[in-house]
Amino acid sequence: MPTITSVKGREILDSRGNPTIEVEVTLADGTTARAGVPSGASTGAFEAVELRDGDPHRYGGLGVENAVAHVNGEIAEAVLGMEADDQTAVDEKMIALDGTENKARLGANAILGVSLAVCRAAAKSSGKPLYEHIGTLLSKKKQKAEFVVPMFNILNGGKHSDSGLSVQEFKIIPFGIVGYAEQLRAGSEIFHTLKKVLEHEGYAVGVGDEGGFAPRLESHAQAFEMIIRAVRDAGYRPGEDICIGLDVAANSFYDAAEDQYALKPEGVSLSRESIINVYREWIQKYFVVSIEDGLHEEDWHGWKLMQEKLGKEAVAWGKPLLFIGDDLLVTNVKRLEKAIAEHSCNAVLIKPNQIGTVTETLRCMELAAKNHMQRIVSHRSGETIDDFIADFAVGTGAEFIKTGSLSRGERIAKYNRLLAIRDETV
Ligand code: 2PG
Ligand code: MG
Repeated sequence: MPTITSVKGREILDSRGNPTIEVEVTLADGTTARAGVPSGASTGAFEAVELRDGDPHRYGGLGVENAVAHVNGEIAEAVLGMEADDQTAVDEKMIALDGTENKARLGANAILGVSLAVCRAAAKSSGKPLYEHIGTLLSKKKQKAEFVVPMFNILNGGKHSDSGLSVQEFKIIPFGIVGYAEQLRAGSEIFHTLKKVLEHEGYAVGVGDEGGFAPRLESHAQAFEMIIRAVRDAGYRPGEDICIGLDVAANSFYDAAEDQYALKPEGVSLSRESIINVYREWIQKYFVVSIEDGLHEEDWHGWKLMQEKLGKEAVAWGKPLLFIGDDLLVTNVKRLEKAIAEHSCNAVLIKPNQIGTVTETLRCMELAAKNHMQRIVSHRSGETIDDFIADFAVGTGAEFIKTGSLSRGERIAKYNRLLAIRDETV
């Protein structure tokens, strides 16, 4: 395999118009590959550090010139001459060079940009599609033949819009529809039908950060009702063709001083037990089959309790209800080990930039698979048109992918890439 001959980072903009990093890697055989790094808004406290300049005179402090300088300086120097297909060696070299627990010195954004670009360059140079190359990086060959199932976030709340809804994401999951292209079509048709439903009721149809609608509704119940109406009007059966998944992102409305969840727009303050009861009602009434970050990231005991109390509820799709740890786990093997030991959840959200290298992301996925946990590969709310995660989801045999709604180019890029992969793999 050819060696790495050049690493070049630059500051570009993400889908929110904020700075992020793009890295271009060149190999000795002339192969070049590029990768863009995403950025979250509802970030977990235990994520690897996204290095920002903090200079108020540039991009309101969000510039990434220092991280780019690390890519072009120390990191480039360290990885030049290394074999591009030895992803583990390249990633471990960068981890050691950084020397901190959470990549705070060089920046997880700097390190991930190089890690992704090296991975893509190695695939290109070997002549393999990226998803296939990623498959070779797994320590055990993936077992499953099934294609990844998308979760479409068609209504945005929380930190992703000004809709006023505490819950960040209302996702439709086309679990009863066979074939990725048909699932994508269902998502698109329901999304456009939801637009009509909202217009008909006099609500705004502008979209939030992830391309879902962001109407100012009066309650979460109303959001569910609109979505279910859209599912039916589009000709699909809620609970059979389509179920609903939530990313509650509970950190964002948890009041630590009061130990309460301040649910808006209802304007109620709920204890952990009361919010679990609210989830029970939503599961029973609205075909909810998956709850991400239903409680805040430090409430390990609560997570266990939530599973005990709700675990038997979801009968709609004939599978166990998914309790997905995102901010709880932050794609971090140590936190995942704790969750496994404590039975905190049965599914893990996978975001490469939460941990900062391809290798560590793969290790987290492998540990989850070994423990029979469902894996949902995920975008960030701030994205680029980079479609790496589509290949990553297929290459690793992930059960699900969530990459936003059926609008906004940076979301659609991933869904479209999956169509191409699907064509190549059947
Ligand atoms: C999430 C993500 C992606 P963010 O919470 O799951 O949807 O949001 O990137 O803002 O953390
Ligand atoms: Mg989340």
